[in-house]
Amino acid sequence: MIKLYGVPLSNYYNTIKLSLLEKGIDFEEVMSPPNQEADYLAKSPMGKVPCIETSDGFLSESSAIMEYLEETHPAKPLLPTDAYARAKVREMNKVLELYIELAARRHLGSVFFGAPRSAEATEEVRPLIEKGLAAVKQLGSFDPYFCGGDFSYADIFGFYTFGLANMLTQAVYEWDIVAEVPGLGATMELIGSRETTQTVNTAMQAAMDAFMEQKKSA
Ligand SMILES: N[C@@H](CCC(=O)N[C@@H](CS)C(=O)NCC(=O)O)C(=O)O
Repeated sequence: MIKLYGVPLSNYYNTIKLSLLEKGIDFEEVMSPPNQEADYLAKSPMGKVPCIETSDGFLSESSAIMEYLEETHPAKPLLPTDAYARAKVREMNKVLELYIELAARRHLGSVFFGAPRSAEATEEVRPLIEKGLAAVKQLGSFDPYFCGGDFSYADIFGFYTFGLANMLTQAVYEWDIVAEVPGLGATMELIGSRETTQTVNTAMQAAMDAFMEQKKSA
């Protein structure tokens, strides 16, 4: 059985957990925060979460994991069958990762972990996200899903990317980036209403509540 390493506070972990649930793949969760211990680095070379343990071996990097799951469990596809349409889903996810998630992530430390807010990041991140949002608008259909009529990996990755990035942009800029993309709010609601997503989100919320509680008493 596949083992999924990570923590439910992680948007990347939740992306893979939702992918596994959507595909109906049996898996076991191994609670493991990101770390630089030799034992964990042997599993996930950057020490990041998630990683999975399969009968073939360990695998890290969410996009590689998603591709692996698609190839090994094609019965419930999360990529379209047409080559161009598949590439468009991958294009969307790359844009989401590079120009929304990683850009907004520069504020993670200051918003959640008490790090000082960087003036440089505050200035640089917003224009990058503006460009990313323009690309997401251009590429997405939101009719009703990110890339058209079928639920795909773009919805899974997009849901957790915007979930985190929007918290960060609201905290730093009072800027609701979901509201910037016509149709995205309804798509987010639709994805959030799935039973699978609710399973993931229940665990995420419990972890978030515990984290906030711990922060208050620290
Ligand atoms: N490129 C990685 C990113 C994963 C990632 O950044 N995970 C975060 C948790 S959400 C992490 O492990 N952070 C700890 C670190 O960067 O050392 C992927 O696609 O899986």
